[in-house]
Amino acid sequence: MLVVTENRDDPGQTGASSSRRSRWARAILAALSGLIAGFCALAVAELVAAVLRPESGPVTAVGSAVIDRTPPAVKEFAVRNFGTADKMVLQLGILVLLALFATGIGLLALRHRLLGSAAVLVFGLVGAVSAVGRPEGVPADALPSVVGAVVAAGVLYLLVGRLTPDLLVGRLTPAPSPSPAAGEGETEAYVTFDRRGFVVAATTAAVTSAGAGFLGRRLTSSVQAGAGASRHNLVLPVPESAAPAIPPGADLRIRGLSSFITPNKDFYRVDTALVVPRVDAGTWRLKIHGKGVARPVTVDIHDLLGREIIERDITLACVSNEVGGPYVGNARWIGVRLADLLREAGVRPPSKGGPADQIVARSVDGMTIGTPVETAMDGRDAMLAFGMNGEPLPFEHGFPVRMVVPGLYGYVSACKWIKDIELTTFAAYDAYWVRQSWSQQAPIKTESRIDTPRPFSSPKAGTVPVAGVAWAQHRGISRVEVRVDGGEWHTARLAAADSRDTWRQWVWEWPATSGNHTLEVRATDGTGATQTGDRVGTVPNGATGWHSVTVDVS
Ligand SMILES: Nc1nc2c(c(=O)[nH]1)N[C@H]1C(S)=C(S)[C@@H](COP(=O)(O)O)O[C@H]1N2
Ligand SMILES: [Mo]
Repeated sequence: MLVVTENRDDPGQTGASSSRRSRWARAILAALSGLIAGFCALAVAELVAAVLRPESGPVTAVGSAVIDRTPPAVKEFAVRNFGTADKMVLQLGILVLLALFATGIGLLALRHRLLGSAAVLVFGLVGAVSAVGRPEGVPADALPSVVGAVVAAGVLYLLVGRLTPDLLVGRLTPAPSPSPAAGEGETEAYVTFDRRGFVVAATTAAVTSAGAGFLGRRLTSSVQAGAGASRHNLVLPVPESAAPAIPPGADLRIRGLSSFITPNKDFYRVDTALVVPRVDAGTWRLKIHGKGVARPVTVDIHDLLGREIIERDITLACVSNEVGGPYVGNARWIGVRLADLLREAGVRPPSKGGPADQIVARSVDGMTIGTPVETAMDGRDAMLAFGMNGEPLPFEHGFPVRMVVPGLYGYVSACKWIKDIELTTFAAYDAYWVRQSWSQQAPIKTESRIDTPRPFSSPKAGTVPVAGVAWAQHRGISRVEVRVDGGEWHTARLAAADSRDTWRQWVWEWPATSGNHTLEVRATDGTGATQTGDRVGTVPNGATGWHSVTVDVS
């Protein structure tokens, strides 16, 4: 038997400690092999995904599959605690888990080389199934994960091979005569492995993978550059029907109060897209078809820009917004009337005998959003928007075109990156969120929020402006009231109203006395209905209750 030793220069070492050290070294290097193989899998997959489409990469695919299958309560928790960073947290979580598994697989491979590689393939399968199983998944989406896993399985096999003594072709030396210090069964003390071979192979694998990953990223970004250019070059048309000027008094300009128009960079973002879709406006198409569509329509961006353009101020709200929460924002949208296009396609609302009662909007990332046909055609400014606050839609907010319907929560109206509109019925089809236990239909509830003073702040005794926003899109706000410590309701001063589709600012001058106090707010909408104080959660169709803020007046 040939035995290898690299401890020749260290004759003083005992066999036992050398054996232990060698075993540890091999285990650590096996774990490292697993990590390198994992890195290689991701990098190769990234490169393949870049050629196909970025969303089919394994981390994105698994992450998206996790999002799709997350129960609403957990989703709510994630949105609440991580906000817009929830996606980063999820991806980081997946990477950490992958690293742990990769380490384990490396150790497994040391015991059983083939089994280790087989385990890598199993992970590839998970990625592949996740990618194909997405709402917009196609069979080719399996490729990045599969190719990545096959290459990684090979890399692991090779690397761990360098750690296996009986396969060594490295620096062989004849077995020394058993040292007196070595006890029984410790011939292994002298068994070591091809360190140099391992270092070379590991470095090669890691560097090549990094190269592949880098190339993948570059490729993706060059493809996306086209979308960026198309956004940069999109010139917003002058609207035939401009938004009425915002009355000067609509913004009370009180410190701590949300601005009347929410700047795009501050506008909340809620979607399931791990990778923000970057759609090239030049190749974008929207198809309108389905039940009761007499003349299916396909429009491109030029058709849309050439139509009658409207501009409207509309406040968007998310059904996942808790009482007092941040997922509401007000913007000036530019686009076309959805109802115009629907009428051109020959669509009639149910009240006029149309057979379809649901519009299902589909996005390029497979989201489906169901909106009542009746609502979209009842005369309100339901829009296909391409402009937001004077610029083309930001990619995060749906470039090139999204839907906006005043009065409905975003998940039943505001499809971003829209590419398809199908007319169908609520009986025949449940859209994405409805399958996740949210209501099929969800008008926005009358709500109000105290923006200032902040919870647990310490304003000085005296006159303290209590101010915030209230919204009841398409019904408008007619009154806002504030009370302190459960006392009498005081009527707040309303800012000038823009439209009934926007939120409204309010302020109440509070004669604050020192001590702990709890402020509460409630709004009354344009129909005279007052916001209920009953507390319910966001699922299935929006939270209710009064926002309250406790402060310590000094
Ligand atoms: N394609 C797509 N559109 C979508 C969503 C999504 O996940 N994917 N989320 C909806 C939800 S729940 C809301 S509240 C609004 C949010 O729009 P914003 O991110 O521009 O604020 O977009 C809607 N449109
Ligand atoms: Mo939402």
